[in-house]
Amino acid sequence: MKKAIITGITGQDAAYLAELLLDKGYLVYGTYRRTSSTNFWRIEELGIENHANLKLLEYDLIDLSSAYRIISEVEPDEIYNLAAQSFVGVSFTQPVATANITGVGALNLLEAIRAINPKIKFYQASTSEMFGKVHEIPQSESTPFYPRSPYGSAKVFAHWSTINYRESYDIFASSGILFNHESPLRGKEFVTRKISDSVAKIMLGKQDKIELGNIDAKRDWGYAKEYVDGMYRMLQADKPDTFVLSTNQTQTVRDFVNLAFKVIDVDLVWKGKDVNEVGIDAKSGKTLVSINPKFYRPTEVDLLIGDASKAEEVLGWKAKTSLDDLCELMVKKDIERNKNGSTF
Ligand code: NDP
Ligand code: GDR
Repeated sequence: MKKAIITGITGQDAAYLAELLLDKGYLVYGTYRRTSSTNFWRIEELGIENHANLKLLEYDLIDLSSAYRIISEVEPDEIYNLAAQSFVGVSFTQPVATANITGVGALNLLEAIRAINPKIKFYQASTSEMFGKVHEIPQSESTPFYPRSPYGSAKVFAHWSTINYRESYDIFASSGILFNHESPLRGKEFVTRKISDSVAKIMLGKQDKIELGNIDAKRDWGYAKEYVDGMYRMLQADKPDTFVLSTNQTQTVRDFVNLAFKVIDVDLVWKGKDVNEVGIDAKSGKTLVSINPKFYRPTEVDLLIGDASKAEEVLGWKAKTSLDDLCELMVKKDIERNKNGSTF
């Protein structure tokens, strides 16, 4: 039986990846960090929290000694490093913590693999945020990096550390440069889930409107459940490498808002400019969306669109779900949750 460690089991991607690896017959060790109230709602929602082959391990990415401990104890075949301080906005207010967790955290694992067993395969969760200020459209594995946040810089460090350990020590260490991927399991601080949850609450009369920041930012959004399959495929490939996973389409935050309101049969009309712009219900004339500059970032990533043709060629991976379908899935799930009084 193959054994895998997935870091960050309380997060979106790790929950879906755990489900996938359990289906494939793996013994999965999901790591979580100690907090006063650890929350396993995602694996509970997937119904895998009591799976006989899912073990939970306490682990903090910044603790090198813990990396040695878990790797020695578990003796895994594969490690998927999905844990991170992953919210770009927070990385501006907690830059050093982000550098330690998101950047050095990956190096801790690589160093422990090198020392304990260089045969362990390693996956690093890299990101389109590394491209930042974009000079090439679309962005591929060969596009230069220009990170625009402490999060993006930390991920560049982790990405290059992964390649460095691959080349220096012959470790099967692969890096997936994943563009935004969303799902009903997305955290509510991220814009798509903030919108789907707010639209559900507005429909049910629990909220008046949504306040957003930069609604002109363009993102290449896919479905998280499909992206974790790409991670798995990277570690089954003939050799370690770097791969972009994306849908090869881009849409604005405003487009996503329009799609989400369409799911509840509301058409929005946009009026005003910049911070004074509002989204109004075409029928009732009620303001449902407004801009709050507190959600602006000191520097923004304006346009992301990925070229995932290498992943298709080498791994046979391709994104399938359209943004319309994904948005509908998210809004409908949030309507159901809000009706049931769920706070997740
Ligand atoms: P989430 O934010 O949902 O999950 C992050 C996980 O990391 C959580 O389990 C969190 O634990 C854990 N974590 C945070 N700090 C630490 C720490 N110090 N020690 C141990 N664990 C920690 O992220 P996603 O599932 O969305 O993303 C997975 C990975 O992929 C991340 O590395 C992210 O940066 C990267 N990525 C994500 C993309 C996306 O669009 N989703 C795109 C590209 C890359 P807790 O619950 O306790 O906070
Ligand atoms: P991102 O995701 O920064 O791309 O990082 P997020 O959903 O936070 O922002 C996307 C875009 O929406 C704009 N925006 C807002 N964002 C949030 N969170 N809240 C708002 O109210 C709001 N209004 C507008 C943002 O400015 C941005 O342009 C995600 C994370 O999952 C990272 O970990 C991952 O690496 C990248 O995707 C790829």
